[in-house]
Amino acid sequence: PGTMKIPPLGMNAIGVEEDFCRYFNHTLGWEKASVSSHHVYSSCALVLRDRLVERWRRTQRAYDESDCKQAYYLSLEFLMGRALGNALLNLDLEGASAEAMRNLGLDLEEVQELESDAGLGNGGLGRLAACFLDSCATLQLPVTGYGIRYEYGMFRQKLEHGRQMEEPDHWLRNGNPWEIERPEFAVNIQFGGRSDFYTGSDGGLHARWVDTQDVVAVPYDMPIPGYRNGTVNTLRLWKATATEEFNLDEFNAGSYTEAVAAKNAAEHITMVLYPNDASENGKELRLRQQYFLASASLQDVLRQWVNKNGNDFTGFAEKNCFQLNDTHPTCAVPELMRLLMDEHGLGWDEAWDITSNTMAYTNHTLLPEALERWPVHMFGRLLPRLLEIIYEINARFMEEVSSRWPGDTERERRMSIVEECGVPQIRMAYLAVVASHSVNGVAALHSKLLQQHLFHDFFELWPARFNNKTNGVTPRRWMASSNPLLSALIDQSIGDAWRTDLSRLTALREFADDKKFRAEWYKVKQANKQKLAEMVAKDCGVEFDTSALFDVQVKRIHEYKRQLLNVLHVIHLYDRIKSGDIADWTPRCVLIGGKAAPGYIMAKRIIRLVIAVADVVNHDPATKGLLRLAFLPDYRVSAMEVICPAADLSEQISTAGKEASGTGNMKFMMNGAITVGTLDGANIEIREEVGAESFFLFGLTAEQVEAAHGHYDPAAIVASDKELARVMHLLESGHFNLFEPGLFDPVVQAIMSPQDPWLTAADFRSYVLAQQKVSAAYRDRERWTRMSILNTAASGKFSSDRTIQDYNRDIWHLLQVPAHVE
Ligand code: DL6
Repeated sequence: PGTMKIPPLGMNAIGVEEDFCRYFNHTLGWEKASVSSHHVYSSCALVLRDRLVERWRRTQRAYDESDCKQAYYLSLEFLMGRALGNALLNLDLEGASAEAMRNLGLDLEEVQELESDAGLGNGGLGRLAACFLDSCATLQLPVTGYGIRYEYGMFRQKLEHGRQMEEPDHWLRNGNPWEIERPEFAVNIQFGGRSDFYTGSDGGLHARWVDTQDVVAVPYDMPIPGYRNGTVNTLRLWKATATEEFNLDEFNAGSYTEAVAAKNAAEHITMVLYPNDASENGKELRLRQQYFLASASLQDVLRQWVNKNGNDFTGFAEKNCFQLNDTHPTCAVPELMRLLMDEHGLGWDEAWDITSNTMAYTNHTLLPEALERWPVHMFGRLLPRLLEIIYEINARFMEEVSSRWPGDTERERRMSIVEECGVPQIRMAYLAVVASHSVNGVAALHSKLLQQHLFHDFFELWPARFNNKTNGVTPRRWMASSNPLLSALIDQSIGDAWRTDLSRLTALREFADDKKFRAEWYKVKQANKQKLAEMVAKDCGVEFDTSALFDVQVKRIHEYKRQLLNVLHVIHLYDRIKSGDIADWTPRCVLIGGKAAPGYIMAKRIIRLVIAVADVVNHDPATKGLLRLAFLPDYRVSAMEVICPAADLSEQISTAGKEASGTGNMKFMMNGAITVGTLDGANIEIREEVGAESFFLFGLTAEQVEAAHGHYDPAAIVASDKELARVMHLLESGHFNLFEPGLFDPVVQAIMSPQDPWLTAADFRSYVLAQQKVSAAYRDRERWTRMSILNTAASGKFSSDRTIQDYNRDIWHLLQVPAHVE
């Protein structure tokens, strides 16, 4: 059949209103629109989805016809947040849709609040993937995201008696209007079984993977719109279902219930996101998820290749590139080898050439506890054919090492993909490095430390393989959409081109000295603070006064991020108030938010501490008008959209050398917050861009942290610092836990331990001094506002558009392909 001629959909209020009514009345069968109904939201989403689908088809056709090189971003996490506001912005339909809703007696902002966050990620790594997709579409690069359609995303955090409780996040309960199921592209995924070796018609020895238990991977596509450019890329998320054969076998054997149970077992694979961001999971189900994603995505790409080129894989590596988002999708390495050799008949060398020329690996952490290792016995039971291939990769790699360093068996042991001491394990990071043509860290310091420590041996062997790609965030979601007031002010002063070229913000510098502009800038910040204050009042029951400094730390709760240091500072401020030391006081409202991994006892204890300290501080009449502390429950993408436009001070206080990059730091900077931070991750680059005068620096450097190892004496530090001693005394004496004696003993012990890897006590004094400078600076609003403008003006580097251009220039080499216009 020929291509159908379809008239374009209306891009004005009338078109939106008509389509909305059709969906609401005819498709969903409702009559009276009340703003609290999710059907209103669904209808609105469907109206926008139609308009995205138009552009989606044209984009995919343009990619197809140009036969361009494509890149695939493989990630176990895509922390997308809400899609409606993003679609409105990128389609330039905000005004028309608001008008259409008004005509129907509805409020578009309230409708947007009905959408659940797509919380398919833990934090930075998953949100980075989401920002990257936005930038690829905006830059019109042919990049597809491949991930998992978890039935349950990141848990919802509730607080009960000051403790974190986890509740399942059934984000799909009311359906997902953005996705399109594509059962026609379902693929089979094998687990278990064994390898069967046979002599092929070519006389060579071949393998096939047999006696397996299979599940089916069904793709669901989500549209990823570029910013007002007609491009819509794809995020393809896989859901696991049972195979029909599997059910039938059981059914024929008379075990109907077992057949249904088997279906459930298959669906378990994509049931829930693992909620640990910085420790390996070690669970078989997690390995199943990883292989499931890798195999389904590769089969999908190979199917498209074979459709066009048959079984001839010459040129495959020139047309395809896989970016591995951390080691989680590294099963893609042996799986691509298996598919090419066992399913498509290629020899080892040819398959290896293709694999190593298409795979690129991004590392996101140096923390040893986050580095993935899989026990060989588990790997072999679940993926026996892949284990054979990994052994072969390792054997050939070990030969390369021994020919470069003959007789250096110690080095061979260090570099082996298979760790042999104790229970043998597969080191996934090493497998990723060996098989990739590019290995990158996510900020300059992090990439340097990777080369000097974790991957030092590999760096010596292949120096050209290593590079840095400093992270970035999308200015569309993190400024244009979440901070409309500031965006409008910037548009008025320097035009609107900054939305797709963030370096243009440098033009704001000259406005920093303009008193009238500063007044307007300050007014915007105050309005945003009012909105946040309302959220804090509602969700925390704490009153924030917008004339106070808004001091914010929101991120996952982890000892290395040092929320504890922040709390010690609050206790110190409280202690000063109680001692009457309040001359020249700068009132502060401190907001802390973030989720702790459910099994991370110390992180949960730190949340308990924040809440306990908040209780005492906020209820003490002496602190009125001077100090407030609140813990915001259920920190998530949509909460950050309210928080980051409102922050005055951005807390980026990790122990130096531990935070790979950070991306919250960039969102805050763009929105004019000033950073108090250590020389860690991308903080270093933020400070370089904005200048030392507009950044509050404190703490040990990464080298000093390294050197402190074995020589750390927190007891001596406390003994020599009266104010810290008073803080520790308040903690130890039970001042914050009168009815639960001993509650914070583990916290005190952690701070006082000479083995404390996070060196909290070591950085206390310089943190307090930096915070005193913050307070003094905030008392001079003109000076503060100037610094705030300069931070936004210098934030251009931290657009994910720049990051993606770097990936593309150095690794992917894709051409820009504009969507067809009809
Ligand atoms: O690269 C994105 C993001 C960085 O900004 C954070 O600094 C880093 O911690 C995070 N890494 C992870 C992986 N595991 N850990 N930890 O989430 O990646």
